[in-house]
Amino acid sequence: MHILSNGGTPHAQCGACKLDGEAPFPFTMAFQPIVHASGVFAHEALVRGPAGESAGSVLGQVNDSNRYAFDQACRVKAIEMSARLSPDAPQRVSINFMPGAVYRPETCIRKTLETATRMDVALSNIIFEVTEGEQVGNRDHLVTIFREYQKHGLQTAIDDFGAGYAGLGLLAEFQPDIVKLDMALVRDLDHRPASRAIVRAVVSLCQELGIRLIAEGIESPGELVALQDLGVELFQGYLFAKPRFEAFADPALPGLFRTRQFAAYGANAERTVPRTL
Ligand SMILES: [Ca+2]
Repeated sequence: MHILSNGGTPHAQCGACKLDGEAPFPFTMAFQPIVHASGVFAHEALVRGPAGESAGSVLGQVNDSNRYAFDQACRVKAIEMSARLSPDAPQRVSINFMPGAVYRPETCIRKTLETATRMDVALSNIIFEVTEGEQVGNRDHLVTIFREYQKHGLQTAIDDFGAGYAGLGLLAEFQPDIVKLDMALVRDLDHRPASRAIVRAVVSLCQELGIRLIAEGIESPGELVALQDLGVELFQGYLFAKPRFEAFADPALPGLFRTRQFAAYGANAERTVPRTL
């Protein structure tokens, strides 16, 4: 989706922030957990149709005239739903946002702040993630948005890191709180020495810059073992839990993380990853 097709800063639409978070069409959220060895780190809010239709079917309805309202409604819904799903034990919620739907960061954030206050959600428990590819052509605009969000104590994340060519340039200019490693680098990591070399470098880079690294799209125990061996501590993927419609998924955890002791690479890698997991 080319959400910056409008150039990123179309002031003509400013004033849309007077909208009260009303969705331009019906949609809801599924949630997928991001986990560490001892529990859940956060839940990513993923758009779905009202009857569980795919994210694609929802995003396909977004156009230039409703992009702002949709982006605002996503934030409101993600914060409201996650607060209601865990009233007694606040959980971090990660929200995908569209930089092209943000005109003036300082005003476009108001509805988010107001919703967080109303739902009694700490701003530090809200993560805003954006795909690195979505800022191509307007990096300054994204950096301005991110800086504004950090000023309020919101967490910032670059999604799908490594999928495009813009990620390193963006990192040089702005260091978010979190980087999410693209799933293409995770896939079959235990069988791909070149991917491991790249992930190792990203782990080191993030450590030096004080950035948390999340690996996404993990589907096999071998991928998890390889990631743990490279020093990755936060994970997301079908191996732990699929997105759950309008609910927080309960991730499968303990047995999987014990695979670490079997980690080995090279010619015998396949034999050392337990088949039973
Ligand atoms: Ca995402």
